Amino acid sequence: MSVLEKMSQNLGTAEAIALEEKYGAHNYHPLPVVLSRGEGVYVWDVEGKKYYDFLSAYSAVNQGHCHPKIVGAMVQQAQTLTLTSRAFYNDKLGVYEQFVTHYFGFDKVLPMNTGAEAVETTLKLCRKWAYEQKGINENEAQIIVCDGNFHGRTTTIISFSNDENARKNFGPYTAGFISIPYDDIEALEKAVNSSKNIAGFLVEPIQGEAGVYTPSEDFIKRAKAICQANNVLFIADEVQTGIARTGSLLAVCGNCTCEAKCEKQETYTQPDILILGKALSGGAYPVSAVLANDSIMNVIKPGQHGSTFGGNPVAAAVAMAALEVVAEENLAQNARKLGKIFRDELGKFIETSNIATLVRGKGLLNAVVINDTEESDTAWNICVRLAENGLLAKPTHGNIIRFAPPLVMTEEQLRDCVAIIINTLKEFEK
Ligand code: IF1
Repeated sequence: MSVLEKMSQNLGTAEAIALEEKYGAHNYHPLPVVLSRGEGVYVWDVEGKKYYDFLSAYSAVNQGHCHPKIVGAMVQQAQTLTLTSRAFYNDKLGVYEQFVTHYFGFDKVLPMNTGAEAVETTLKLCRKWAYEQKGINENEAQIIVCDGNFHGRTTTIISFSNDENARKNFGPYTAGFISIPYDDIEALEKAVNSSKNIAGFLVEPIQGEAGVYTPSEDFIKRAKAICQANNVLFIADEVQTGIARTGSLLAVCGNCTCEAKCEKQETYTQPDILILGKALSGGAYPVSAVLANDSIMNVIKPGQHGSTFGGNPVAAAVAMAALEVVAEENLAQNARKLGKIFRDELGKFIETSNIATLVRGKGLLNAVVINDTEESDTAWNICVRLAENGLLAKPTHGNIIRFAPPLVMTEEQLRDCVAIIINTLKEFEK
């Protein structure tokens, strides 16, 4: 059977699941839904059932599934030149680098592919800057991280995770990290002053995987100020919160809704290093990026870091299209408007509910806390029922369900989804 014939097989749900069970590593526990098509806010399973997608591939599909502008750019470039490696120049990378650095307001970008690769790149950049610019003794740099963090799944990244499931039996672990409680300015101040070897502070402006924890209003700004006062790099991991997801272009934009670098500094806390991924490509292709100014980025010299696919022409074309869509379709403003409706409506329901205890989030990155233990399967069962009712979502930790639809959703669609969610939660009222 040819590849194309294989690709056009009409597998049923059970068949598709059985193939993954038999031939695929069991590193996930998906909901029992087999998807075969996506368009905008909708996805369809192999039986033709239509769903609202309320996960957006963990905020990678902010621009909606198969956005014509993004897919168009990808197809056009894929039919022209897909990959040169960085052994040679190509006619798309420089254009993209100029575009993305102006879009976010930094001197330079180091293009990578996955979020974890961009985080790893950032850790290397921060350490090298510490040794060559700050004057920390080699191999003694310390980077501060937060309890409950999620920055990817490489050995170094899980070395500073405190999620036992993500790190157990993957040792020995990488040294050089100090973990402090999230949203704890005093703890950050103490850690920054605990040693002369502090190189950076790596933080998610909202902790997604931990359960969509939004910190105190002034946490990010105060954290940056502490870092600045102590010559420590303030590093924002916006892989999940970036690209308009939280109702601004970046979560570190505070309450600004501009679609490009903010001239008004009062709301925008510019990180020393910005990490992007996921929706940087609209979910069409693996694209990630590390942005920084010359004083930091120029510590990397030829041959000191790289990637076969990093900055390839398809990634460049896709990312430019994906970022244009964010601005052209006012996705940050839409996320801000619809997110408020979502939290207001769920908040009203929760006032008289005994199954849901809390709704929290920013923009269209939200979560509902279910009134059961982390070990219970209530949140999972609610998500299975939501799927039967035509909406896909998935628990993060135990009893917390993340709700993150594509940012192209209309108010009418959002209200339809709120009704599905509330009616489904009511089925589980005790
Ligand atoms: C999985 C979580 C979300 C991220 C932040 C870096 C990365 C991620 C803030 C790494 C990736 C993904 C990974 C995916 C599920 C998803 C996830 F549940 F794992 F934690 F979104 F919350 N920084 N998050 O959220 O980017 O290498 O994956 O491109 O591993 O199951 P990546």
